[in-house]
Amino acid sequence: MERTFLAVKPDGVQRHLVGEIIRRYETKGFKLVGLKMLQPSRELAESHYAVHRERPFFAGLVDFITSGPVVAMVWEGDGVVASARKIIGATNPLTAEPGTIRGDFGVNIGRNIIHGSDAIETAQTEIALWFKPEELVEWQPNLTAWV
Ligand code: 3AN
Repeated sequence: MERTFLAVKPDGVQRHLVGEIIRRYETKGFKLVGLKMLQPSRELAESHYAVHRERPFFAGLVDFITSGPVVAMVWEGDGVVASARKIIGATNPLTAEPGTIRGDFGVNIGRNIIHGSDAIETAQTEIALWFKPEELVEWQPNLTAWV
């Protein structure tokens, strides 16, 4: 089953958007299989954004993502990598469509609330970087047992 890595960035946590963001993926129908809050180390942040190492915004990006707590998540479902990116919207909140997370809540490209893996292979790398295998939970939906 396909999995993706999503992280509510420090601005999303400070703006109390954690619940709103989780709600969007839950109601879409995806399954949450990993969830934790942490303040990333510089080492973790630099590994996570290694592809951007040469970009002018790299240092600022690492400063920002390490500046406060982040909510790291792993979500599972058919096509979840691409679908999660659609729900997030374009990188620049100015061009992100209304109805997307960045279109609805983002203002600044450097403060764009949420990260989502951009491809299946990237998702596998990012999940392994942020989560230990035992932090991911295998569970089967069984609504009839509870309601
Ligand atoms: P996305 O998060 O949509 O996959 P990427 O991978 O191109 O976007 O960029 C990673 C992160 O780098 C973005 N989420 C954003 O926080 C930051 N970033 C990208 N472009 C810029 C920019 N021109 N100025 C400042 N920060 C940027």
